[in-house]
Order: sequence, then C-alpha cells, then structure tokens
Amino acid sequence: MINNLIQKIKNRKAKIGIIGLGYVGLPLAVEFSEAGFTVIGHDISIGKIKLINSGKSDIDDVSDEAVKKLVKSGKLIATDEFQKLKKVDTISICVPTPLSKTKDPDVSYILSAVDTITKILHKEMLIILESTTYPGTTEDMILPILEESGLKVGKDFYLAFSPERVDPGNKKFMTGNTPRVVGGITPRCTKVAKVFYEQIINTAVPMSSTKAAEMVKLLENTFRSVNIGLVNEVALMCDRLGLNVWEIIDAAATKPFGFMPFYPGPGLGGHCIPIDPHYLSWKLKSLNYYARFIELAGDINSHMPEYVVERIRKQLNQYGRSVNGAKILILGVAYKRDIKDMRESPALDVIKLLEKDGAKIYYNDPYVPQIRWNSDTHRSSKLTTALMKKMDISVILTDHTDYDYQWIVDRSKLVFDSRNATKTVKKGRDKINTL
Ligand code: SAJ
Repeated sequence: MINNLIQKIKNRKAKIGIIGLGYVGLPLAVEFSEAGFTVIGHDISIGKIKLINSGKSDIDDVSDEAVKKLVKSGKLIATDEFQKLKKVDTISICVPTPLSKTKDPDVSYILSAVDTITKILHKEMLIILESTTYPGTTEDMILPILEESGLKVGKDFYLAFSPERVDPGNKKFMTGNTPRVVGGITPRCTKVAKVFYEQIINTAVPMSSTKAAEMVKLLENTFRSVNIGLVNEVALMCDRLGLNVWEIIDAAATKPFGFMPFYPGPGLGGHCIPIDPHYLSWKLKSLNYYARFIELAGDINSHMPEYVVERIRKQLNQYGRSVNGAKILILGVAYKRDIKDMRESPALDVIKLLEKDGAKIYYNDPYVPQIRWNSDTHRSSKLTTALMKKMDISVILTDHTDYDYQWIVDRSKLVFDSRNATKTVKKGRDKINTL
C-alpha cells in the first residue's frame, strides 16, 4: 500500500489537498501545482477563494500570473467546500496557530482542520501538519482523533509534521529551495512524507519523530526571538553608555566565525517570532519547567515600543517640544521592510502610546495604504515637502528600501530612526537620533 501511494506521488497522480491558503499554504499549493500535481486548496475565507479562482494572489510572495496560469490549467482549485477534498491522497494543514488572550496556544484552527479530515479520511492517505505548534501536538492531539476512524497510522494512513520555513519577502530562499525537516509518527510515515516533499524541494531531512520536528521549528524561532531580545537589550545598554549600538554590532559582525548579527528595532512583529516561542514555554510550564530565556526575551522585545516613545520624548524635549501637541510622522508601519504585513507590528504600539500622550499622528507606508487604530481608519499620507514641513519629527519604524532617506532628512525638523535606515545619509545628521 505504501508503495502504491509513493508511486502516485512520484508520477504526479496523487491529488494534493491543502487546508489554509495563507502565506504558507498558497506558496505550497503553487509549488505542487507547478510540479504537475492537481491541488485542491481549502480555506474558510470566501473572499480568498474567489480571489484565487479569479487568478489573483493576496500573498506578497506569490504572483497573480502564477496563480492565474495554474487556475486556468485546472491544476489549482480553491474551495471552501471540504467535500471537494474527498478524493485527495495527501492533506497539508497550513492554518494559523496564534496565542489566545491569556498567551496560551490557540490550536482551534488545527482542530477544525483535523475535524474536516476525519470526514474525508480514507486508506492510503498522507496527512502532514505544517503549522508551528508545541512538541506533542501531532502525536498526542491529532493522531488519536484520526485513529477514532478505526484506521491505523503507519498501516492505513500516514501522519507527519513538517515545519514551514517561509521568510516573507525573502527573494533568495523560497519554498522550493529551502530544506525541509520531516518527522513521521512511524518510519513509514516519515518515508512517505519525505518522498512527498522531494517532489518540490531539493532537501527533505528525516527526523526520528513528529515531536522532534515540532521542536526544531520552535528552536529556530526561539533562537531569533532570544537573539533579537539580546540585541535590543544591548541597544538599551549602549544608550546608557553613550555608544552607537549600530557601530558596535557592525564591528562585531566583522568576526568571521562565532557571531551572527541581529539588529535592534522598535519591537517584534510578524505572527511567528513574537508568538512561537510562547508555544514552547507554555508546553514546558505543563512539565513544571520555566523557560527563562523565552520569557525574558519576550519581556524585552515587548517593551521596545515604550523605549522608542521615551527616546522620541527626549529628542523633542531637547528642542523645547513635548509629545503632547506634537505633529509626528511615522515612516513605515509594516512589521518589517518591503512587505505589507501588519500582523503584530510594533508600529501600532508606538502610535497608540504617542497618541495617548497627546501627539497628532500621520503615517506613510508605501506598502500599507490604510490601517485601523483606536477604531479609526487612517490613510497613508503622501510624502510632500509641505507635509514634512508641518511635522515636528519624522519617526522611521520600518526601513522600507523604497524611501529616499536623504530626501526625508532634508525636509524633517527632527528624525528618530529606529532601524538605522539613515546610515548612508550625509547631510543633516545633527537632526537624527538613532535607537
Ligand atoms: N527583527 C529585529 N531584528 C532582527 C531581525 C528581525 O528586530 O535582527 C524583527 C523584524 O523587524 C520583525 C520581527 O523581528 O518585526 C520578525 O522578523 P523575522 O524576519 O525574524 O520574522 P518573520 O516572521 O518575517 O519570518 C520568520 C522567518 N525569518 C527569517 O528566518 C529571517 C523565519 O524565522 C521563519 O521561517 C518564519 O518567521 C516563520 O514563519 O516562522
């Protein structure tokens, strides 16, 4: 039976099902469709389904042309009807794993996807969870639900975990050329899942279990969160030492081994780095272990917006201005450069704190035409000399490469730069404070 499924995968006859067509699911659907598979993508958003079936993409890293071609050829079908998944041979679960209000893992999207799968589960099926989650989710939560069907894992169906490694906006590493870690419930599960990914990527790294693969992803993202937290704390230290943290990091980065540069910023955005490590610390708490690094990094990173506001307040005070009544232009609100994603963006925290202290906020972001904060909709202001002249300070929160930073500095009274985006600016450096 396993060979039958492996053969169907190898000769592209296997029908691929993907649940969740977001920044992970849609690129995956495109990769498999482009490899010659028929892919049925399921999502709960009717708007997203209509957009994809009309040949458009709402994901930065997936072009409309790619979607249009695949939908036209019948290789990519988007649906909100789970019955259309009845005939698929493989299912990849690519749904969000946010935190609840009490910072506990919210696995409700995974559970709803698994509930859908129980309705269409049949023999010779491969199910893979891609959503980032705590170690044990696949084996302890998903497997028992699937085996209620009476089908046996490793014999009747195959179950594995393979963490997504999408770096939004990364033009060098995309789904196809990023190695994959794959862990199955049984060795046969790992084998099938490895063959599955080898149809679209160069390297699939087999792991000893689903739990091990779940832990790999959490290590990857905790590594980033903790190192960003460290470098944010170094920024606070350098401020007190009267040192330029950017000069320090760039000099440390000249060490060709044993050092990897991370950079301070206004806080931690995105729906992964601020969130995933708390899946790990939550799990360890249930095992009576307190993951100190994760909590400490989370604390430092989440206080960066307040620190940025303090620095802005001090800079205005030096010129006899207060935040209260100041006109402040925020440059860049997306959670990182050159993308439109606003999820968990620290810019919103900075804006709310400044407004709370009486500032009048304007913003510009070439990728984000409008945003909502304090239940109002605000539109991105056109950058004109007239607008800049009215501002008391320009605050760079996202260092989009689209900006002409010399133009901005020339027309600003003051600049607070939380990303060292103005490092190449020659004129007007006396107006600039950096984090
Ligand atoms: N940030 C800093 N300083 C740094 C690096 C990042 O302040 O030195 C900030 C960014 O501005 C952003 C946040 O951290 O607000 C997260 O940035 P990120 O690029 O680390 O995270 P994501 O969510 O865009 O994408 C990451 C992937 N990024 C990289 O590997 C560079 C990767 O960790 C995961 O594949 C992905 O999250 C995921 O989906 O888990």
